[in-house]
Amino acid sequence: MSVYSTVDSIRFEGPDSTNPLAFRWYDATRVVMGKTLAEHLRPAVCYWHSFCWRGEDPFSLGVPLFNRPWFQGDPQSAAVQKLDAAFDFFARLGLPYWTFHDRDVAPEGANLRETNAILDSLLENAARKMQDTGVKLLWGTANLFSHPRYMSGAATNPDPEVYAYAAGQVKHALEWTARLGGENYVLWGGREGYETLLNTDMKHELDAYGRFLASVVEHKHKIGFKGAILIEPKPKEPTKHQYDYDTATVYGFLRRYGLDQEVKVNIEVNHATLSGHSFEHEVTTSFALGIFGSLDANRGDEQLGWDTDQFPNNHVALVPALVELLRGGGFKTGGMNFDAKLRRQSIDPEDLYAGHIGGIDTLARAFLSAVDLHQAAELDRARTARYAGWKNE
Ligand code: XUL
Ligand code: CO
Repeated sequence: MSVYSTVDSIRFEGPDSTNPLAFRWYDATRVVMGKTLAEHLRPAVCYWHSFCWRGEDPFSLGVPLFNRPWFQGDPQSAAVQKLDAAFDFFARLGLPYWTFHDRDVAPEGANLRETNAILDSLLENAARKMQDTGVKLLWGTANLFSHPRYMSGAATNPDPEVYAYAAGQVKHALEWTARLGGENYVLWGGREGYETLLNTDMKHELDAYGRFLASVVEHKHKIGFKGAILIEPKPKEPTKHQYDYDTATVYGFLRRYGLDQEVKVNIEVNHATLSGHSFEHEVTTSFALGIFGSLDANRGDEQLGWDTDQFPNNHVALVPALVELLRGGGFKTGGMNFDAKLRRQSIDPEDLYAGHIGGIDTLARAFLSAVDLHQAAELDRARTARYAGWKNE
């Protein structure tokens, strides 16, 4: 029993349903182009926005807004309660995957050893729950941006002690991702960037970041992790400038450090828009350069220039990117992670179902439209004809 137990399993009822807690477009078992919708979309619920964010914004001065039992009490038992609630939610919603940062699941201890031990006990518990519910791990990651030690970056921090700490943290998160059968490991460099060039040695920072990433790849092979290593591009926020600005920038970085065969990208809709591109631009670029990995599904707000992480609600806007996904052969290790959060005024626990249902219905509807376009093949015929001259001698 948890705050999410008030709802039964969410079912598909079709487009005519008026039940707000039913899927209208996401029929998980519907087969199109030889696979079910669940197999095509591989949707995931993220742990951080869904169960860790308390509804704060810069104006709430850290005062929590959402009332959840695990926001009170001692951090370790709260983390256990949060895990129980999260898996209760996953099981009732019925999406196949989840994603997490180490710090979402477990609080820090007094030092790295103690911190790792706390994480171990919670993830042992998560492993049992994954077994019981059948929910799988799309990707794991390490939070290298919340703790004060990371205020000037993790891999790009001017202090080598911080670099080493971050490496230790990633090592542990990567090993756990492998153990939980994760299909990818993600690095989002939230603070890998700069605030001002006046005090920044950019070449030093880029080399440090390249070396850090090379170590991640080396360790992946050492432990036999079969999943993909993914960088998540974003141009800014929290730093003024992030080194992983967009897909093309990440590709140049990977080439420079000899990692373009080893690392791919996790493209987020609103990060694409923040970098001045469209989502479909980023997806197409990653396929063209051979580094497409996975997607973070969300949207921004056309009148706001920051990372609002809203649930997708406009299926038409997503069709071009999904046509590209189909052209590119679909997901291999990747999927659609809802890196999306509720609005502050959505304070009821049930709202988390509504957000995800609306989001996955939007994706499913967009995907079905993309399948129609892809199968009609008019676009492909026109495109082939456009380059027909190159087929001649
Ligand atoms: C931040 C963001 C992260 C990554 C994982 O904008 O998207 O949540 O997805 O660290
Ligand atoms: Co993201």
